[in-house]
Amino acid sequence: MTDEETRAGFVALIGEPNAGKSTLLNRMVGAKVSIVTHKVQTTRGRVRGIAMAGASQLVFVDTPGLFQPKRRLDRAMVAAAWTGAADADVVVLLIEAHRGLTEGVEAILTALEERRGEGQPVLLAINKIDRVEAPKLLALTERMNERYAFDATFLISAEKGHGVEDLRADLAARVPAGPWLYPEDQIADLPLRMIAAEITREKLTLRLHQELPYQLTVETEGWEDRDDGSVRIDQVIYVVRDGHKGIVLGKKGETTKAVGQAARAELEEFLGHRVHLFLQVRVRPGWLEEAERFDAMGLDFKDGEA
Ligand SMILES: Nc1nc2c(ncn2[C@@H]2O[C@H](COP(=O)(O)OP(=O)(O)O)[C@@H](O)[C@H]2O)c(=O)[nH]1
Ligand SMILES: [Mg+2]
Repeated sequence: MTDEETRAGFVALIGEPNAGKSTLLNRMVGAKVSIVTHKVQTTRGRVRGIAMAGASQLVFVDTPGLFQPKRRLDRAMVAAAWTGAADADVVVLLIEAHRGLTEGVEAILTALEERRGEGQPVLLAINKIDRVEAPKLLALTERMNERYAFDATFLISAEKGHGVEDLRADLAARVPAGPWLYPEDQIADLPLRMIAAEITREKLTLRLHQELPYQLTVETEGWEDRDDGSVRIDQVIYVVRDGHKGIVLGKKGETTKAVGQAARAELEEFLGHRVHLFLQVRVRPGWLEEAERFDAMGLDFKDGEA
């Protein structure tokens, strides 16, 4: 295939937290490259997943949700999301069918009016259509298009897969002609260490209650490929208080053990070989204000300034 026949471009997925951006990215890629939980603000940095659609290569940029940020970390997350949108060839705004045009969506549209690049297509994807009746979808489609000049609207269920192929085909035609940006078989451009840390953070987020997941971060400190084909991965879970350490460890360390087992199983599937995973919990009261921690998440520390 020559460069004249191929197309490639960046597609930014934006929307409120929990809209289903990471779920859509994973479905497009056909593998789990971005972590998904039912809790808001699961995605922190920008995650790139690569999908092929015929002769087009689509580089999806999953972004942290757009919301009213309060903490430094939150501000850096929102900034990362807007940067992802600004750099993209096509922007896809995801909204939830059952929630409709919320205040949060309204705020995103207002910001988008200012930030939209010259000639940059913006598509609307109404997600979670499995949760509502058809007539409601029609009304919401009309209402959204009255509010904003979308280039196209898609009704999808990222989880069930409805409408996703239509969206993929449309994106494939919209990205500019040109050579592919990544090897054909690459599915993500996040370093393996970061993917490994994210998998553990997902298991922690699913297991821990309330606010705790928002106050911890996971980093891969060691990665050693062994002669027998297995890999030893050492990770640190940073928490802000002694009390949190106790909760993360659980009684006799059973919580960390369960998290480690779940993460290891997923890592083995992802990497295709045996994994020895070692988790350590470290109390670091100030990690939410440390530039190094932001770097590890792929976020810009300065973007978090108030
Ligand atoms: N019912 C339904 N749930 C969905 C759909 N897509 C995503 N979800 C769920 O919505 C929640 C948030 O999804 P996620 O992809 O993490 O959202 P993000 O914050 O926008 O990245 C998860 O619990 C998903 O399983 C869908 O099409 N239908
Ligand atoms: Mg997400």
